[in-house]
Amino acid sequence: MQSRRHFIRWSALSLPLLSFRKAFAKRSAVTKPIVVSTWDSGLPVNAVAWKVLKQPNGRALDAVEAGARSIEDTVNCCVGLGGNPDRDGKVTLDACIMDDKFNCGSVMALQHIKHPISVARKVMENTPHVQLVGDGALQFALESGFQKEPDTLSADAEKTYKEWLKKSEYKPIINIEQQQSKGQKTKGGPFAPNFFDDGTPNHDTMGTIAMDAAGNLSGACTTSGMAFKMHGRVGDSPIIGSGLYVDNEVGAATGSGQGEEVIRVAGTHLIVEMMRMGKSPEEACKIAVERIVKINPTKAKDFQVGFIAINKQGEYGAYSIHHGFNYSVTHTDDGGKVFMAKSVFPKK
Ligand code: SD4
Repeated sequence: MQSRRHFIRWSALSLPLLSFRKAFAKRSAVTKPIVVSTWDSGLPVNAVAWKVLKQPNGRALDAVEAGARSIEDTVNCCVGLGGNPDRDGKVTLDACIMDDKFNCGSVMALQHIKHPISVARKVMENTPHVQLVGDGALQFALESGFQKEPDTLSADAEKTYKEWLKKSEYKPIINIEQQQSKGQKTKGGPFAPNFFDDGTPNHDTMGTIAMDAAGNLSGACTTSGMAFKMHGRVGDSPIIGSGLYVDNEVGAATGSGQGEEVIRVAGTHLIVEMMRMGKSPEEACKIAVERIVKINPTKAKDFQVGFIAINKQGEYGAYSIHHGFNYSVTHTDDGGKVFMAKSVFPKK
């Protein structure tokens, strides 16, 4: 009797202890803080975000915004005002941001503003809306204190645009490695084989997702959109659930590539839902990519889409249609690493 009571008392005491141990073991396995960005050009973006994440109480939301701003600042780059124009020669920018509480903000077809990601954050924080577009977005930005920048193309964009004007062919191709011209010089990092003939990268989007030390997720996505698009065209990047999605209970996803195809499957929302059902980040990205390919396998041979995702354990993964989509991961002080995503169509 004595020993039975003893056993019951011990079991009652040890059960919570065991579950505490189990929870603790699980918690200690979480990789955080962590930041993941599209492309190898995401490495310096991650470095900026990492500085925020390393601070005591550094928030993922501030980290992804700071990262996005840093690439929007670069001159002659594929994101921000230095990016390629639309077919009328105008640079129109799209961006969105999402925090750990389903708050989100977005601007679309915004001209003259250097930091569309910060305007998107202001839409999120200072308006009852989620999306502002075109002139309305510009008006809001100016009212919020952003400076109006002149309507000039960066030197690289001007060169690329003039070259494009020679044929004016509306055939968007983003980052398909086998279409790289032979003998082109690569610049930009260990996996940067994808360039226009003049050497500028043929992708224009920076998606960044992060988890901070408190375990909260956020994401940002900023782009000049597809080069030489129709004026007014908006892709996936500023659309919540397409170019970016965050659910703090599950994970976050973003991507790059042919926006129209991503919108069709609500790509990043699909990925987060797949992770909710237990798929790893890579498996979830693969499912979204395969769904896009399944819709039109022949057409998919001609365009690229790549997704990245992280979950609440700090696990990360990616998948793309074509070989050539790479991504940057930073979760220590080592400067981060670039990985090549697996793809449906292998390297040729
Ligand atoms: C868009 N998704 O506007 C963007 C383009 C992109 O690298 O990702 N380019 O459709």
